[in-house]
Amino acid sequence: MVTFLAGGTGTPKLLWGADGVFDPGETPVVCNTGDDVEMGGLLVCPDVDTVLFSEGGILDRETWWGIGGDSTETHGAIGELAEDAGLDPGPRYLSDDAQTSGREIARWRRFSGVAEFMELGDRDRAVHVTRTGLLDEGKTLTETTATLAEALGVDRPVLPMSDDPVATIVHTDEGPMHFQEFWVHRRAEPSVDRVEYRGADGAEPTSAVREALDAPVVIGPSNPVTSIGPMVAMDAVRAALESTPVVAVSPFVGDRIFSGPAGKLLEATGYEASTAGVAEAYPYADAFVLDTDDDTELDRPTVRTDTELGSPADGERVCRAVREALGTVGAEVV
Ligand code: FO1
Ligand code: CA
Repeated sequence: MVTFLAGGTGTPKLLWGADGVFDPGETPVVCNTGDDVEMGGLLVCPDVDTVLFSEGGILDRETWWGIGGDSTETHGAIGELAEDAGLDPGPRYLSDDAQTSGREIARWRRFSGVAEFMELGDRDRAVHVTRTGLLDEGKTLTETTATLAEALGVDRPVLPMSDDPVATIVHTDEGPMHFQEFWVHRRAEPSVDRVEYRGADGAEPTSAVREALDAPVVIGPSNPVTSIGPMVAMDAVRAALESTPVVAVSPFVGDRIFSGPAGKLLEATGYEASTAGVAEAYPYADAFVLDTDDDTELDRPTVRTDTELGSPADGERVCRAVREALGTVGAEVV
């Protein structure tokens, strides 16, 4: 068994093509839930869903979120109503003074459905309705995700990092905001002071995640701050990574990033925006896979290949390098 840690783009791209190298049934993926939002009463889990949709063959591979060819009738109608009613089109947090301290944490990811600031496709929304319905019936997020995975024909175990709510809050010069507000609504423009994983202190990885982290771990080319940060903010996850072989794939080529806001967020959290910064952020990683054009010298074993990911052939090539890197740290995978 080998366990992958995934955010929303880099690692799902790596896994697209992994099946020729790693048996999917024996290759669970632990998904970040720090990006999750509740919008209009529906729980949206972008990173879990990108993995589910990718593995289920329905992902929109232009954007790497949502369902390919989806319509947006409901989203459009919500926007029209809000405009006709003269309602503020920005993200609207739901406050609830009656919440207990446990629910207080979740409040930071709760938005009104008025002026839906993320585009939820119609078929995508059906997934959120089903997920939220199952949660309301008392199922855990882990159970709910397994049910959705089965419906979508996904062979790989897809494991949310925790059943407890954690929210990535970006503290900017314009105040604190949820990661989705920073990323989708503000296009990552505000300058960042620090990043907080709200709820992580009281959150625990699930038993399925603990078990998966007994195996060698692969950290894909995900955002160290917003994808992996929320996971290792839970002490039990960090401890697990310190006691198992870990291979990380750099999301950079030297100081050039393939995509996303990782550079800005790494710098705000005290690291260089580069492969060297990623290596410093991952002290528990025992070996790295770097791009052939990346001449960073690391203090740990390194395997080089073309790390550009955009096709199953790319994923397979990088997975072969990952398997080789696992071998350099004594974690041979057959
Ligand atoms: N990203 C956008 O840039 N704009 C959107 O409107 C948007 C909607 C959306 C809806 C569902 C979903 O699962 C993901 C969505 N994303 C959207 C992607 C998401 O914001 C991030 O890319 C991930 O959270 C980062 O991993
Ligand atoms: Ca280690």
